[in-house]
Amino acid sequence: MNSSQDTIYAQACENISDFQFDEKVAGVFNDMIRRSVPGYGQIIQTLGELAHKYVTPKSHVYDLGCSLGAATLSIRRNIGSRNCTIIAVDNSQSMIERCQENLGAYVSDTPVDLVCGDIRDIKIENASMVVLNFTMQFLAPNDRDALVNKIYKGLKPGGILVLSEKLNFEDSSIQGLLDDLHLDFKRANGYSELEISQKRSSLEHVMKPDTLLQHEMRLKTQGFTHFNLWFQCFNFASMVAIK
Ligand code: GEK
Repeated sequence: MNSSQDTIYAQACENISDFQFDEKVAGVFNDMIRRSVPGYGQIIQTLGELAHKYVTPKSHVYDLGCSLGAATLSIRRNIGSRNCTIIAVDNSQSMIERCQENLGAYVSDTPVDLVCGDIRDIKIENASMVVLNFTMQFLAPNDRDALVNKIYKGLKPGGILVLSEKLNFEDSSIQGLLDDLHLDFKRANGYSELEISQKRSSLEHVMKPDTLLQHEMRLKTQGFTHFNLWFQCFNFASMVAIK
């Protein structure tokens, strides 16, 4: 996958505008997410393993907020020929164009419907797996219940939702500790203090993490009976919910 180095926040800016998934971000996204999200590579690999276990023949798989298609590629590699369709959705035109190129670089029997659109507007049906890999945190908090409700209804019995998110913590000492560990992770990956603080400002109004309990309550309220965290590194986590 194309991987130019992320230097977007390397120079001091007078006014930091809200973060957008525009052409500049899409061009460096692979590097940005791997250097910013601890455990990202492991999560992508495990999505493939979960797909191998949960995707049933003739069903749909949804990758909501697919960006450059890393999750879709991992899932597609692992499901073999099951007469399935993967529906990969993102509302950034720049991401979708690059995602199309990435998908085209590999041969597969599994078709991918690449949709440039809002995940709040798409229909979910006949799904054996739905992936929200670090996407829900960018949705307005008031829209999250309805999205989970739509996913629950569109999943087949036994189907799986994989929800990866940055987390918030009620306990301020734990919040401080895990934030610090995450900052150290970014420093170790070569981000400067300026880059870290400018990126943080740009995300302030755009990314709104929930606590683990808020996720659990939402998923259970919308109908999921089986829920657990399967991965956590610092303040980043991935959860599973099964219908
Ligand atoms: C990965 N899942 O590499 N509708 C559609 N797309 C949206 C919406 C929306 N309402 N809001 C945000 N997005 C990917 C990584 S990135 C996570 C996901 C991050 C899209 C947005 O355009 C972006 O591509 C993606 O969700 C979030 O596994 O950057 O931390």
